[in-house]
Amino acid sequence: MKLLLICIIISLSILFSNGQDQSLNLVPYPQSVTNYWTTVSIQPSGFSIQSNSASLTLAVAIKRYSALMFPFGEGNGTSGSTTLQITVSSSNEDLFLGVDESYQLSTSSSSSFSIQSNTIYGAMRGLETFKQLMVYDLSNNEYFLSQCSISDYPRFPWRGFMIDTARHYYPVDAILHMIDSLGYNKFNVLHWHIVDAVAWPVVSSTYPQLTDAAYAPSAVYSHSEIQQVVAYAKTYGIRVVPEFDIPGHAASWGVGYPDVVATCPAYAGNVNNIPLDISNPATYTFIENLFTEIVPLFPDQYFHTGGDEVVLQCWSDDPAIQSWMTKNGYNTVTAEQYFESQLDTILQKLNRTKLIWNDPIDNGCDIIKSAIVQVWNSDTDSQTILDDGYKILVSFDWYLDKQDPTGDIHYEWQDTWQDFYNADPYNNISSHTQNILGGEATMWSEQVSHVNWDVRVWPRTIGIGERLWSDQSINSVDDALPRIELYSCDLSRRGIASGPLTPGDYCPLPTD
Ligand code: CP6
Repeated sequence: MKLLLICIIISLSILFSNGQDQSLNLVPYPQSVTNYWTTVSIQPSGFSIQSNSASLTLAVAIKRYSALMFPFGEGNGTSGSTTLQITVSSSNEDLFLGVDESYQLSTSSSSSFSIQSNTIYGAMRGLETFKQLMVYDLSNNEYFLSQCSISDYPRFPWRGFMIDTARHYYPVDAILHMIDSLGYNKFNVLHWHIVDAVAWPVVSSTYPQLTDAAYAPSAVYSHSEIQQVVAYAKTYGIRVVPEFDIPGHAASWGVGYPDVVATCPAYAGNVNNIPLDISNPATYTFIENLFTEIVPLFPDQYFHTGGDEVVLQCWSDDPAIQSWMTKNGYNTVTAEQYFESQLDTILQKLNRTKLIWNDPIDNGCDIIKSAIVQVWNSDTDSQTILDDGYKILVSFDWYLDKQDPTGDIHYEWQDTWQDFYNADPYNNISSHTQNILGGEATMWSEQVSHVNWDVRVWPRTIGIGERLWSDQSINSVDDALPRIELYSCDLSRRGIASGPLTPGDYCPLPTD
């Protein structure tokens, strides 16, 4: 009789969820779940996490999740001693694009649970899933662990999030907090748009006057602070990819070093319009010396050099640049291409692979084929870029600074989570999907500082994290909503200001 009931419940839940079992409240939903529909009562004082790994990086993650596991204190559980045993098969901690993040998780036993993975990064993903299986029952003051077995791996290897520390300066602690929230959501790339036209917050010993364009002498990132961010991100399996946005958005370079930027009074009304002076050989020496100093701080293979929104006309308006173009037979586009190829030589010397916004390709530049192209402009034809042989990242649907990406009727920022959730990187793509490495949500910060960052980003980005991790078939807004609401609540219990999505998604905090 009990079995029959269980069968009916399972069939109904499958029927009402587009064939996908989403019966456990997990986000992003794992690739494969067997739900046993039973729970084990867990007593916090008797619970421990053990690991076969000597990794100090994993030890940080284990300590972190141990501290997160029981937000409401000791509880009333009576089951005595329980263990989560983590088994990692490789001791290699290299973190790179495509690193194995898969894991197997089992909570079917009544006292000994397991996570198995090839790398420490898979174990970290499994720890997050395990944490989500630990549910607190407020009325009984008791923790219950859902019993299931899970086999999981990401759909896309590049699940990025862009922060912009130029439009507003984020203190280092705030960046670490942002990394916490991204790591919880299984993001694995922090794209650090670190400088832009309005500000230059990176300390350089080679060119110390660059920070003349910082908001304050203290509103800068030292080398050791950058290294701290990179090391912290690694404890979440997050790679840090810096962006130095050139040749456009470069006015800040000119504050301390006026010779490296172009002069075009007609465009000077908007600071975003000023590009580098690409005609001056000293500009390339400057970039090379600067990157030689900065690149070693960021161990990742990929280095983003921007390339977006270059006001090409500014070069024609600058007499020295115009005469250089005439002499060399360049128009503004071939001049831009010359700049990009000089940049390739510099990156090659520094052993980095270029990441670039789609704009130079839209302009008709012949960009190096090894580059990854990040598509931000919704008018850009991603299929053509794929057909040209590039690998791409999709960003255009995930602009968190836009209130209403698809122009339909919403109230408040929060409702846009549905548009973000529905934006599949495969939409409008017919071939070469294997060259879609994933995507990135972007939080441009013209109207965001670390004070309101959490509430702009969460809970909307939870669904983006699911889109990038879970199977393409996990695509129903209705099915996702209850899971996302519960997870948003879970995030808020972890100190992330992730708010509600609908009336009544009651979320008591331990401090209430
Ligand atoms: N800053 C830089 C920005 C934007 C871009 N580059 C941007 C453009 C349009 C929207 C949002 C952001 N603020 N450097 C374009 C990649 Cl809607």
